[in-house]
Amino acid sequence: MFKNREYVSLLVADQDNNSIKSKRSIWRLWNQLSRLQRTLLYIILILGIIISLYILSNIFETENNKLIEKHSPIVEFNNVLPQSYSTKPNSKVDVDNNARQGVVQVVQGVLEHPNNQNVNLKDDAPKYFTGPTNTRQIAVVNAFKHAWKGYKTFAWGHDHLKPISASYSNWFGVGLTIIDSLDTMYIMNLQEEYEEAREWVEQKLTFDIPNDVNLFEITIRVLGGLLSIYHLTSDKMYLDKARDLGERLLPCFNTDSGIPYSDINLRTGLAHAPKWSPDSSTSEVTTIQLEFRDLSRSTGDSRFEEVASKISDHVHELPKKHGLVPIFINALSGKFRQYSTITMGARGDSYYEYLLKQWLQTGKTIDYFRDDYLQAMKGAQEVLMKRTPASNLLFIGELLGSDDNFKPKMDHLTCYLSGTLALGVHNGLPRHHLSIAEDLLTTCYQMYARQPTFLAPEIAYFNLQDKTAADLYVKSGDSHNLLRPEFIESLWYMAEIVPENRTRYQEWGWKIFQAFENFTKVTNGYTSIANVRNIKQTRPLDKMESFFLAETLKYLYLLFRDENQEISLDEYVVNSEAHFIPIKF
Ligand code: DMJ
Repeated sequence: MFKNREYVSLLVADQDNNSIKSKRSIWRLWNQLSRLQRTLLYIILILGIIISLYILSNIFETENNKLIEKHSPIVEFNNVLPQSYSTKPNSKVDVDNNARQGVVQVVQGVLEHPNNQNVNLKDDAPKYFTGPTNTRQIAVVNAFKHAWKGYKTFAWGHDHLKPISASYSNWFGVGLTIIDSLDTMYIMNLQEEYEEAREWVEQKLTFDIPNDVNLFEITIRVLGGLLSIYHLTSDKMYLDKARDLGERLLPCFNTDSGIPYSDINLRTGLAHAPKWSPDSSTSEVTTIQLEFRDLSRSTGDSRFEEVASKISDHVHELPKKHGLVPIFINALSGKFRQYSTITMGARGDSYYEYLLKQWLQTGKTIDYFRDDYLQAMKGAQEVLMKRTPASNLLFIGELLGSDDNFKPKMDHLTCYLSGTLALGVHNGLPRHHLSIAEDLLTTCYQMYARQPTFLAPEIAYFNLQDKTAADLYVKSGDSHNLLRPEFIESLWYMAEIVPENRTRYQEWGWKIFQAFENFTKVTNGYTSIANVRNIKQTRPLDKMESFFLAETLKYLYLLFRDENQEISLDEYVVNSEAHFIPIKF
């Protein structure tokens, strides 16, 4: 032991001697250097120190970023991300503490896809929404939450809530209200509700069910709803579901004419005409193109766009009256039913809407969409639009039978047209369309304002004969209100496109929202009512349609935004169920 210690101490002494020797020799060497050589060495030394400091500061910054990510509001940002995405440290986030729920916007950055694909924010990145920014928007969000609570409690996973009987009804059996509401919740920044809905879609939604569905309705509500939320979030789970649904709908199009059958069994693929008619509805077969085209563009599978475009091409070639179309078409012959009604309301409406929107979706490259739309609007002016003698209200009537008899009847559904006309003007179509849009908007507002409930009936008739008689009247069988969106939809477009009138349109929307609150809000949600003409006998119908959440509340929310929209009419076409389809080609 002792010997070992001695040995160790001798060794240390030897090392010291060596190091003193080497220090002396370095000093000697240094003194032997010329001034120039010494200066060069000084420069190298200083550069070395600078580089080391730079490296150290970078390491520090990275550590600091990790800490910020852990403790700063970016945690909130991560909460609103779709589940399958995570931020990379270089994502930059703006947090505005003024907003009620915290304004969180991605300014720039890269998101990491689970499959290790980097998704560029410019193209496919999720969009983020601030949540409500004023009291009216908050009121609408609260209305949504109330409706959602009722649906969740009594109808979860079923198509519709029956708020009076605290139960549910099924139409297609695909949880329609959940899917139709996804993008509304996302746009309202209702994170908790959105997440539970997303989880249901991922885990419970299946289209492998033996149910008959209506091609048009399931396309605008479900396919459109899934595509919209897919584009807003970039969450591929939604696209997979959309593709599955699209595949199952394809047998509808196996007809000689290419005009699809109206109904199909999701499991067997057996397609057929509606039970009540040999024909399909014209608006139905011409209001699936935005969604099918987008499905092709999103999946790279061209079949969906092909079958949908074939219908447009075919209908384009059919003879029309003043550019206007009869409301029934036969899937086997591919021809319109002779003498069927011409209307811009039920079964005709969205044919015109989708002419314009398809023109926009395809980058204004397919001229016949625009030309057919313009011809139809001209025809409508010539043969469908009239004014009441009393107050000069502009309305759109219908043509009936072989003689094209004019009927001064207008569905509330027709009120979508102001929005469509305004969108056309926004895209360079004739300016005078805007004054038609404004006049029609006033008429639709009067359909609400002249009812004791301040809610519009399903259908109104207009008085053409007598200057002293009321402009419009409602038949008792038409006096129901199903919580429909069309007028609010048009208010939103008009507020966007004619911003100088925004405040007026917001006032109108607010009055109608209050009427919904007063006469359709019940303990477990919102209900359609049978009678808008008597505040004491509204006769609740015990149904909350999915479009109330998908459209009516969404459009109200968008209408009440004070400044620029978070979602631009130049970037999206909005489908017939208020779902957002990007314009990209
Ligand atoms: C919605 O399903 C769609 O807007 C459709 O185009 C017409 N009807 C309802 C809303 O009223």
